[in-house]
Order: sequence, then structure tokens, then C-alpha cells
Amino acid sequence: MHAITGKDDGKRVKGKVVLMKKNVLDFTGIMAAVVDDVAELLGEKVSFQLISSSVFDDREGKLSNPAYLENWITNITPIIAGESTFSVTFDWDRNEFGVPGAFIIKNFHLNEFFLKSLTLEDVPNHGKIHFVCNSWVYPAFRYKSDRIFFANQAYLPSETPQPLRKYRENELETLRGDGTGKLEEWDRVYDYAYYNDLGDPDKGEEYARPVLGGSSEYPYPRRGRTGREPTKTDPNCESRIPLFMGSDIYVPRDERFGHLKMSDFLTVYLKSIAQSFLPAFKALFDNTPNEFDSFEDVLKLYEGGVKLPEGPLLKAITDTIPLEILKDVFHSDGEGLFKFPTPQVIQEDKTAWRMDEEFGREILAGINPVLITRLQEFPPKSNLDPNIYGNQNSTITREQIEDKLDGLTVDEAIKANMLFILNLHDIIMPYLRKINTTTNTETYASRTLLLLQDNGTLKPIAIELSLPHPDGDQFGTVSKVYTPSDQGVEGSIWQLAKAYAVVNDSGIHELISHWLNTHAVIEPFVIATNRQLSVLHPIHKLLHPHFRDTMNINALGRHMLINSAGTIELTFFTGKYSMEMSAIVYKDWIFPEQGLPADLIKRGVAVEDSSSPHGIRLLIQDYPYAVDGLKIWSAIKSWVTEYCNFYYKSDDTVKKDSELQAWWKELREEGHGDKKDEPWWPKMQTRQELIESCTITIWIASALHAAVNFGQYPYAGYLVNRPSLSRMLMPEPGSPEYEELKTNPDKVFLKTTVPPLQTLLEISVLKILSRHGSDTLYLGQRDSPEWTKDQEPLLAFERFGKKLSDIGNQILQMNGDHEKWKNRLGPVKVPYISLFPTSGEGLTGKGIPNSVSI
Ligand SMILES: *[C@@H]1O[C@H](CO)[C@@H](O)[C@H](O)[C@H]1NC(C)=O
Ligand SMILES: *[C@@H]1O[C@H](CO)[C@@H](O)[C@H](O)[C@H]1NC(C)=O
Ligand SMILES: *[C@@H]1O[C@H](CO)[C@@H](O)[C@H](O)[C@H]1NC(C)=O
Ligand SMILES: CC(=O)N[C@H]1CO[C@H](CO)[C@@H](O)[C@@H]1O
Ligand SMILES: [Fe+2]
Repeated sequence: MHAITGKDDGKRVKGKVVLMKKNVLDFTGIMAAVVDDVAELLGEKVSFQLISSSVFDDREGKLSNPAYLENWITNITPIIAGESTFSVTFDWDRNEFGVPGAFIIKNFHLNEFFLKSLTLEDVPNHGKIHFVCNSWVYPAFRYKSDRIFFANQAYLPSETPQPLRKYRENELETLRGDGTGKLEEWDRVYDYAYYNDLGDPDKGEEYARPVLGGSSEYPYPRRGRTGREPTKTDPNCESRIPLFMGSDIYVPRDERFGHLKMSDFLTVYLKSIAQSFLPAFKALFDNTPNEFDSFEDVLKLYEGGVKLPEGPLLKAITDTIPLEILKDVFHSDGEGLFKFPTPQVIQEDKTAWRMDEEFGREILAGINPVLITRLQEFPPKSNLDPNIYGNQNSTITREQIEDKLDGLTVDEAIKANMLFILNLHDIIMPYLRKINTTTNTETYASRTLLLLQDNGTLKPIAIELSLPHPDGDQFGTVSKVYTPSDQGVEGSIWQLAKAYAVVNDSGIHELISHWLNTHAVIEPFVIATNRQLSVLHPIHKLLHPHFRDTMNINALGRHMLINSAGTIELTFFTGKYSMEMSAIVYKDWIFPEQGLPADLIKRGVAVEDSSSPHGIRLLIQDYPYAVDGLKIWSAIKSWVTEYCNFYYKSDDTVKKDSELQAWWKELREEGHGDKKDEPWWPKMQTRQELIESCTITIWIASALHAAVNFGQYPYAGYLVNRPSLSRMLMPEPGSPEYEELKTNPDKVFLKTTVPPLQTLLEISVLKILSRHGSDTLYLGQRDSPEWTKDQEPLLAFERFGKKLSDIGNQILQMNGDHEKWKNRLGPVKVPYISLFPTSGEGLTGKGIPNSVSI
């Protein structure tokens, strides 16, 4: 018995344990209620042993006797539903044991539970000690080494108290694993693998996909290793597990979505779409004509809804998907009617998306505002190898555009920094022949020229659509240039030209700006950080919130979205070449250029200028993504600077930090191993390099991802505005479609760009991927106020939060000043809030979560 007297006898330490019961999501997708009664954890079911940070026992810190969960404290109102607090009392004679720095926990119960924290209220001569845990603790027999948690005091490796050093090293070894075997649910191993799990060659050759990563042909960032066995057909490919078992894909246990409602549902949402809706949607279009006839037809998806036909498929949906989800995702009545929320882009005005001004604005403030570059020579040239691709330079002539330059010549407009280009030609052209001949999409490579007008808006002045030459690549392109028109057939052709340019932009957005440049490139950072930086390491503490749920969403993405015949292949013009093309683009990925200032300068839309607030001056002043982004970037950078300077007083400390050096080496040589020989990697020899590298990492995981993710439904939920594939080429005079353009241009537009089945599929997925969960943490927030013990970093973090909230206010203020900032609202009247720092739950179009988690 641990009878506690009111008086401290110096031989006992009382603690509070917060843990959460296990919720499970069963395979039919129904949220099962709580499995465990927490009272079952009482009575020697869970043991705790403190480890001294100041007194040795042999070579390691001295260990206390086991203590067990005592009474379950029910008079504390839990912060989060499901949390339970227990007391625990340790025999701890301060003279004999000194100060606790870690503890070992053993779970002798049958089930795992989620351990949140242990707090020792009053350690004699020391005071409170807090252990942030946030980890699933499985029954002890599942582990090869004891589960250990450390107090929230950060230490550089060389400053770690001697008694904790061995524990620190052992824990990292556990997390690294031994590189062999199939990894299981309870495992915590972080390891690397190639993207060899996208295809399913055992199912047939058409489902095989090349291995991405590990070759110079298809370089790629690494993903987390699962250790699943190879396929029968191809020993280099990993076998896939059945689609419905998405929640069984291995990720290190604590990388799995937490236990709260929204996050758990994600798996079910995606699974429902892949497994149940797709067949049902297909059935729907077997019964009805296979095209939308008019824009009103499309609008019905949001207004009246679509009715799925009665039958086994509908029954399968209603039987397997909980009504709560059907209602939540599809506003379904549970009887076959599905309705989508009206995307913001058509909430105020149903036709404004067609205006040239809105087309230009979305290049600066839409969902892919990261590609526009300044035109610095005319005609635009190609960087493709002329020995292979012939002449790929643009065919746009001065004569075609000079009447649109407000009286300037082309050279004068270039000199005045007024010409810009959305140049997707080089990315797409090498794939175009394959796409056109082996997928059922047909499209062009595109260049869009834009003029910056006096009032700060961009006007598209020419769109060049190019195809590979029919006689062979070496003959270059067959290109055609379209210029604006709002009259008759020419006007309809111009609308189509814009749509083709958007099709290109949509594919590049999803595969490059979104998947590759945020989701995929960040995963190696998650893995390397967990393998090489101890939880005690200050840089681990800095970066960890920015990795939350990333491995899990990426694993789900590989399982259900970017896999062969998955949603992305079905809905984007790139078809089965989607991921392969992103590997080609990764060849040009340069880590230091992912930081916003460097990116803007590289694209020529900003120049260095020490007199400007962020050290650079924008050449398009009203560029909402860049204006808000630079503020966020600077806030992150000051925060990271203050934090790093607290722990690293000199460059020498950076050089001599053994974990930091091992981390950076592994990140370059393993995680981004196909880029290990690139000269541009920061060498991690100075504080400056550390600060810049951490700032870029946090920027990618938070703001960059938010800027390209949460506007997806608001803008592309009305797929007519952001079509992602095209099924036929531009109508030529004399063709039946050209005649139809004269009488029914909208029908031709829809036939060209928006197939109903894929549309339903895509907007369902976009809706899911654009929403925030109820437990999302935004930039400037942490899950525990006691994430570190160090006061100065805590104060700096508070300043960071304050700065972000000021930035939010500035964003709202600028959005209100329509006269001055014409690109923030635009004809569609959707304010630019993609980089507004916080958000509530749901489809808000704003908010910067800490991490790539959806
Ligand atoms: C494309 O344009 C560049 C720059 O004007 C020129 O150097 C190059 O020779 C052109 N390429 C071909 C194949 O004509
Ligand atoms: C968009 O890009 C794809 C592939 O990268 C290309 O095949 C397609 O032709 C492009 N579409 C347009 C309209 O430019
Ligand atoms: C910006 O200026 C152009 C050219 O004068 C004009 O056509 C356009 O309507 C203006 N846009 C706004 C939002 O005022
Ligand atoms: C414009 C173009 O290149 N179209 C070609 C696309 O592929 C089909 C099938 O090979 C050809 O017939 C088209 O000429
Ligand atoms: Fe995302």
C-alpha cells in the first residue's frame, strides 16, 4: 500500500498519468465504442519505473521500484473526451536517487492504450517534472526493448546527463530497427523504401508501374518501409494489400492518425470512395447518357443532388458506410441521393469563373499560385534537349501580341517587368505522345502569356498549345497560338484554349505542386528525424509537430489515390504516367529553392532588395500568395532563429552535434538518396545553415502545403473551373464540333473537359482532402503547453503565435480593401485566405495546419 501522508517524507514522489482508452475502427468502418474499461488497468496491470538523471547504477541511471496505476481520478474534467487520469506513487528517496529524467512503462494488460503524459507534481528539492508521451503503449511482450519516455527537458547530445546517455542511444537504435522483416502494427520502426508499391503487376501487365526511387531514370524521395513481401511477378515490387484493408498498412504506430473522430474517418472516407462509390457511379452512368449537356446539369450536383439507381450497389454503399459519413460527405439522405456543397468559386456568381480576369487572378491566388514566372526573353524558349525533341521554342510572334500590350512593344514590356508566363510546356511535352496514344485523354502542352496591367491584375494575352510533331520528336512541335476573343466561335475557342491550359495546370498542381513538392519530399525528413534525432534533441522538438500524420496520409495516398488505376490516374490527363512524370520533375527539385524568397527570385517574380521588409521586392505587387507567404515565411524564420540560437551558441556547436550531423547525412544520403551528390545541399556546418534548413522544412510542411491543398474543393469542386483532363483536341474549322461550337459552345466545352463519372469521383475526393479535422493543430499551436521545459523558447513561441495572429488580421484587412488589392477577391468574390493561419473544422478554404496531414 502506498498510503500517502500529507507530509513529505522525502521518500515518495506522487505523479499523475493521463492516458486514453482504445477506440477501434472496425473493418466495416463503424466507429466501435470504447473497448476498454479503464478500471481494468488498475491492479498491477501497468507499471512505471523512474530513471535517475543524476545517479548511476552501473552505467545507466538508477531505476526505482515499479509503481502501478492507483486510483482513477474521476473528479478532473478531461480536456479531451476519453482521457482518464490516474495517480501513481513512486518510492523515491532523493538522497539515493537524485532527480528523475525518464521512466520505463510496462503494459501487462491485453490491449494497447494511448499514453499522453506523466507529471511528477513535486520532486523533492526540484519541483515539477513533466513527461510528454503521446504514444501508443502495447502489451509489454510486443516489444524487444522497454518503452521509455524522457522528461521534457531538451539536451544536445553532448549535454545529456551521463545516466541518460545509454537510454538515449538505445531508444534511437530501437526506432531505427534492423532493416529486416515485415513490420507489424505495434512496431515503431522508421526505415526507408522505394516507391515500388504503386503497381500491382500480379493483377496484369496494365497494372504494373515502374519503381520510383533508386535509379537515375526515375529518382524519387523515399517512403516509409513496411517490409511487405515482393510480388510474384516482379521481385522488385512490393505486394499490395486488399483495398479495404487500408487501415492495416504499416506505419510506425505513433504516426497513425490519433484517435479522434475526424482523423479516423479519413480512412473510411477514402475507402468508401475507392471501394463503393466508384462502382456505383459507374452504374449510374450506365443508365444515363454519358455526358453533361449543360452547365445547369453540372450545377445540379450541388443544388438538387444526384440520385444513384436502386440496386445492389446502392445497397452495398448504405450497408457498409455509416450513415453519419454518408451525411457528412455526401449530404446523403441515406436513400441514394447525393449532394455536394456548393464550391466557393460559384457561390457568389455562377459565371464569373469564365472571365479572363479571373483566369489571371487564379494564377496568383488560386490553388496553384506557385508556378508563374516572369518572361525575360522573347519568344519563350524551351530547355528540352534539341537533339531529342527538335525545336521546342515557342512559336508566339510579336505581331500576335503587340496590339495587346497597352501601346508597348514586346521588348519594352519585358523591360518594364510586365510580361509573365505560365509555362508548362517543358514538363508535359516529353509525355505528350505517350499520353495521347496510350491513355484515353488527349491534350496539349501549353504556354500562357500574361500582361501585368496598371491596376495590378493579370490579363492573358496568348495561349500556345503544342503537340509533338506527327513525323517524330526530332521535328519539334506542331503549335497553335490563341488570343483573347469574346465574340462568336472565336470566343468559344478562346474559352477552350484557357481550359486546355487549366487542364495542364491541374495535373501539374496535383502531381507536382501538391503531391511531390509537399507530401513526398517531406516524408524522408520525418523518417530521418525519428531515426537520428532523439526526442531529447531540441531540433526533434522543433520539427516534430510538422510531421504529424504525414507518413499515414502518404501511405493511404499510395494505397488508394496514386496507385495504378487509382483515383488520380482515373481523373487526371496524365493517366498511368502520373507518378512517373512526377519522378521526372523531381530531377529538378532543389531543396534550398523550396524556401519562398528563393523560389520567388528564381521565378523572376521578385528581386532582392535590402530596403524591402523581407529583403525582396515583388514585381507583381498584388500577388496574394507571395504577399501573405512572405509574412508567414518571415514569422517562421524568426521563430526558428530564436529557437536555434538558444541551443546553439556558435557554429562549432552545430558542427559537433553528433546526432544533428548523422541526421543531415542520412537525410541526404538515404531519404533523398537519389540527390545525394547534389552540390546545393546545405553542409550543416553553421547556425545559418541549420536555421535555413529548418525554416524550409517547416515552410514546406505547413504553409506551402496549405496554399496548394485547402483551396482544392473551393476552386476545383466546380470541376468546370478546373478541369483535370481533356478528351479531345481543339475543334478545327470544318469539323462537326466546330459547327456545334457555333450553336452550343457549352456542350462542346463539357464534352471536351468534364466527363461525369470522373467528375463525381474527383470532387468526392477533393472534398475529403480539402477539409480540416476537429483535432487539427495550426501553425503556432502545439499539442501540449509543456512541450519543452525551456522558458526562452516558450516565450519565443508565444511571440510567434502573436505574429501569426497579426498576419491573419492583415490578411483580412487587405481582403477588405478591394480598390487597392484587386487580385484578393476577384470577379468570383472568393477572398484569398489560403494562408490565413487558423481555421475551424470542415471545408473552410483557410488555415495552415502544422503538418501535411491530409
Ligand atoms: C531556341 O531559342 C534559343 C534562344 O533564342 C536559341 O538559342 C536556340 O537555338 C533555339 N532552339 C532551336 C532548336 O532553334
Ligand atoms: C498538360 O500537361 C500534360 C502532361 O504534362 C500534357 O500532356 C497536356 O498536354 C497538357 N495539357 C495542356 C492543355 O496543356
Ligand atoms: C484593370 O485594368 C484593365 C485595363 O484597363 C481593365 O480592363 C480591368 O477592368 C481593370 N480591372 C479591375 C479589377 O479594375
Ligand atoms: C494530335 C495527335 O497527335 N493525335 C494523335 C494522337 O494519337 C492517335 C493515336 O495514335 C493518333 O491517331 C492521333 O493522330
Ligand atoms: Fe495534401
